[in-house]
Amino acid sequence: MVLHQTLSTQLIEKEEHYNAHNYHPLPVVLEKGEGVFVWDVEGKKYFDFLSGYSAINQGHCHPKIIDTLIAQSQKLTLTSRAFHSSLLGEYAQYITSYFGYDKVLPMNTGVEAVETALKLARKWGYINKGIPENKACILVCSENFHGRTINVISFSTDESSKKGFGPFTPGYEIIPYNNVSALALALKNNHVCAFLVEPIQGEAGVVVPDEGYLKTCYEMCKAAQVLFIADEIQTGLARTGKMLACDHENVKPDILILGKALSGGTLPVSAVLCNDDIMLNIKPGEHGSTYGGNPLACAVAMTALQVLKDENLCENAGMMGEYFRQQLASLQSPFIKTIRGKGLLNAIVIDHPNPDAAWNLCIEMMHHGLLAKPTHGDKIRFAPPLLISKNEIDECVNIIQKSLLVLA
Ligand code: IF1
Repeated sequence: MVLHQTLSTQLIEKEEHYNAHNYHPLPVVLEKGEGVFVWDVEGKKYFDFLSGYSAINQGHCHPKIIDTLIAQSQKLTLTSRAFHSSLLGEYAQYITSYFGYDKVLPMNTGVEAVETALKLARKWGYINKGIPENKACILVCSENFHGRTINVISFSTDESSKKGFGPFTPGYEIIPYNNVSALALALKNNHVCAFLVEPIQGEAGVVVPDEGYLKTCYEMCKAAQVLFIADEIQTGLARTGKMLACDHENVKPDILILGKALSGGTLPVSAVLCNDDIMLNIKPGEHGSTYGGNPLACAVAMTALQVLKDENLCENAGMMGEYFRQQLASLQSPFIKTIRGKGLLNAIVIDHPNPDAAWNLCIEMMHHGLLAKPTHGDKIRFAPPLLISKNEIDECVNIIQKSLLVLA
């Protein structure tokens, strides 16, 4: 008998019945978004403090991005790369000059761009560095997150991402994150072609490395003739208060990986940027994707990037992030062990005897109108869209403060 079943519970049941169980979402069913807000099917309004894992930097359904999406989708959406499109050259010029690289290779999801960067690095290793065939080694960091393909999980250190999915791809060496001496040691192997790193580790719980880490790593890689690859899928595009998180240390990665907010949350658009000495090693037939660089994606990505600049989202993310962490700290909650982050990529670590405390806090915040998701049991990510205002931050800190009472 289903008497008081809400629309939300019905939809959740349907999803659980027919959809794979590869996630454990909060019990909220969203149907509308605008700016920093989302609404559920019952019409309740929430602050979105996840932003589609940083895909919604520009805010939900940004009018300029949606206008571009509509206009281009009525004109031409896909040509495949068997033919040229009128937008690919324009987009490639736009994004390469935006970030200062010779070339771009367009893909769709983040992990595809990561795979692309790894392929580019290996080719470069064989052709430019003279590594013997099939001996190339790529250095990665412990607690990394770069996506879900079998190759990429091959170098994950997270058991639940890997267990039951072997055998795994060889050619990777895992070194501790934020540890320059470990890198120095690993770089002694002259079969190393690249070092792949997240400027801030997102999935690990927004782990910010020591100041100077990226710069030192970059210089060490340079000295060892090793490519420095930055996965800025989550940290890039104004999220941390600069266009790229690497910009905080004036590091220009040899290979730059972008995704997520490159389309402002409208469709999967990712990209790999590097200079000709690396990019031109890949020849026709050696790599590609049906949807990669499609005209719809090209048009949307240009607008999404333009919005970041037009609306000063770097600056706002930097200022609001600073203010948000200050306000959180002033709550002086005994249950918040750590507050960390950069710009609007933040996390708190909960210290509480109840192992479900972080989840319970998220449920309570949801009731008060703020959506955030716990990760690794005790961490909660706070990453709102970058256009959030100071008053809205105040409102959100109030919600967090009220919700913390549930842990008392
Ligand atoms: C999931 C995290 C965020 C990424 C970096 C590549 C990818 C991601 C640095 C792959 C994706 C996502 C995917 C999402 C959870 C999420 C995430 F918790 F895992 F770390 F954002 F916080 N590099 N991150 O963060 O991009 O192929 O998914 O487009 O549910 O797996 P993708």
